[in-house]
Amino acid sequence: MPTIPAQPYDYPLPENNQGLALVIIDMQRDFLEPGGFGDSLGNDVMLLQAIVPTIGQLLAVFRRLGLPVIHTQEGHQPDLSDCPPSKRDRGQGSLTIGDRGPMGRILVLGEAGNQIIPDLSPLPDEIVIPKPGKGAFYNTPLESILKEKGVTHLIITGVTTEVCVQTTMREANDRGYECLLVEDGTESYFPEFKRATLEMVRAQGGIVGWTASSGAILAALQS
Ligand code: TIU
Repeated sequence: MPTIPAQPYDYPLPENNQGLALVIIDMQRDFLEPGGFGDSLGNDVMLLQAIVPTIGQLLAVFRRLGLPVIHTQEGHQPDLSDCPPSKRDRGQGSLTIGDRGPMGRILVLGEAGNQIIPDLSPLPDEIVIPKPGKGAFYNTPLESILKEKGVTHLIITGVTTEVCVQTTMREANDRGYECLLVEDGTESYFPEFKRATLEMVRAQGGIVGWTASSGAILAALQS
C-alpha cells in the first residue's frame, strides 16, 4: 500500500489515490491582506503569506492528477442572519463583521475581502464551500459533497492552523475521514499556536490525524 512519510507514522494512501482530496481552508483576502478581518483583530497578516507557494504546488499536482480540490471561505450573508451576535461582538477590533473596510464589508460573502487570493483562485469546476463558522462542516454541504464524490482521505491546508484548520480537521476526524495536515501548508498569526496544533493533532498515536511536509506529499503523489 502506498504511503506518505508522516507523523506519528506513515499515512496510508487510498488505492490509486481514489478518495483523496485537497482541502484549502479560507485562503481569502480577509485573512491574508491588510484591511481585512485578520488585520482588524490586530494580527500581522503578512505572516500567512509564507504558505501561498506551498499550497500552490499542491494545488497544481492535485489538478494535474484530476483529484478533487475543495476551497472554503469563511463569510456571512449580507444581512448577517447566519452570524451569531456572539461572533460579531467578539474581539472588539477597530472593525467588526459586517462593517465596511477597505476591501468591502468585513467577512461578508461576495465582498472583495472575501475572495480567495488570486494565486490560489478556484477553477470553475472546483468546489467552493462558503462557511459561517470556523469548522467547514458546520451549516455547509461539505459532508454530502464528500460522500457523493467518494472522498475518504483529506489533505488539509490553509489558515489559521489553530482556528479554522484545526476545527475542520477535528470535525472531519469525527466523521471518519483520514486527515493529513500539511506542516508547511498551514499558518497561524501565532507561531507557537501552529507548533502546538501540529503536535496535538498527531499526539496519542494520531488522535486527530497525521502531519507531513508538502515535500513528502508531493514526492508520494508524483512517484
Ligand atoms: N482569527 C483567526 O485566527 N482565524 C479566523 O478567524 N478564521 C480562520 O481561521 N479561517
